[in-house]
Amino acid sequence: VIYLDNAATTYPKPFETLIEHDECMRRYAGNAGRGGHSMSIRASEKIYETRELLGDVFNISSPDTIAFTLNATMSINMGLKGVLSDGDNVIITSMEHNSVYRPLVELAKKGVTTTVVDTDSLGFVSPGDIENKITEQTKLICVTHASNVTGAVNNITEIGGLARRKNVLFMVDAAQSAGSVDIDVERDNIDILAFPGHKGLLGLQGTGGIYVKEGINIKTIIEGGTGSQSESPYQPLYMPDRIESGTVNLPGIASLYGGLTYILKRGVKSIADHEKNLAAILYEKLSYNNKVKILSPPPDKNGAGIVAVRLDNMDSAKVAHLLDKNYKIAVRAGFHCSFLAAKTLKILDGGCVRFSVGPFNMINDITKAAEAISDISHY
Ligand code: ALA
Repeated sequence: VIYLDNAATTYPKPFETLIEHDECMRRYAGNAGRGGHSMSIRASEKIYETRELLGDVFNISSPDTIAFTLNATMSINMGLKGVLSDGDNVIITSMEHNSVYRPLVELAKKGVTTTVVDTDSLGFVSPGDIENKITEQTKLICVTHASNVTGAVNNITEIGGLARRKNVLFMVDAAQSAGSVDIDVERDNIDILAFPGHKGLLGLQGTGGIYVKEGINIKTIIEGGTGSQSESPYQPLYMPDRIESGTVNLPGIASLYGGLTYILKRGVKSIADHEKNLAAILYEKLSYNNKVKILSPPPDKNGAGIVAVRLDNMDSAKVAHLLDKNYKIAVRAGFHCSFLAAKTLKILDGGCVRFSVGPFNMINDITKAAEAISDISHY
């Protein structure tokens, strides 16, 4: 299979990911923080070391400000519901994923208002447009870093800077960028960072995390056992225990440790350059075909290794099916779990076909994908 669905989850994973998972399951898969024996202690150490590596990737100096979750969706829910209350306003973009928009539809029932700032037709938001929408009630700006549909990468450094000037919290949905686009929580003034472990960070599915800047008093959406202050009925106030209840996915976190060691060795910039380069080649090859409409930004503006297209003659689901069946090429079609993005891109009538490259794709994969689309466009 030629795997070009890395925006859904990266595949394959590097050797480091597999070996760390295997080592954990064979040797020390006890329950971290829940016992004094050597396996439990080793499990706790691995979890802490993984927080440290995440800190290295995102320039987070205090590893305890990072809590593990199951995925980016869970992290986003924790961030939004953790800081927004009745009467608060949140500003988002018109390219947000349902993992941002659906929780906000729920929060509307509790008196939270949402302002949606329109992006341009490629998915880029203008920081000035966000600034113009800030009101006295605005508590939070929440933006997707890289669109999971078009690959447009927003300027979070500028948006973070304006959030700081206006004294508004800044949350970043890094589902599509963590590990493959540079993120620095200090430079970008990020207060809350939600990220998956199984995409660009190369861990297994069922891993994710949330960074909450020191000093932000986040409300909990889940309470329970933390392995700490167990004699008390109250949830601990300190991170990560405050928002990390219940047994964590230790084997998954160990795999994430492996993925992070790979990323730190190869370098986020080198991975970003590789993915951008492949996406640029695919963009160029597809742009010669007048039956193909490309929705993604051109190579000089595209940062997330995604090329989304529509074909004149065929529904996106059919194109994806033919790619799979006749060419063994894996892509994702449809609406990519983003009602807002589909509306913004005006593709609610059938969605689009998304090619998304990863660290291990080669030029040959791109050539084959372009040839297959050329065939299919003439069916
Ligand atoms: N959000 C993921 C995607 O874009 C699953 O495919």
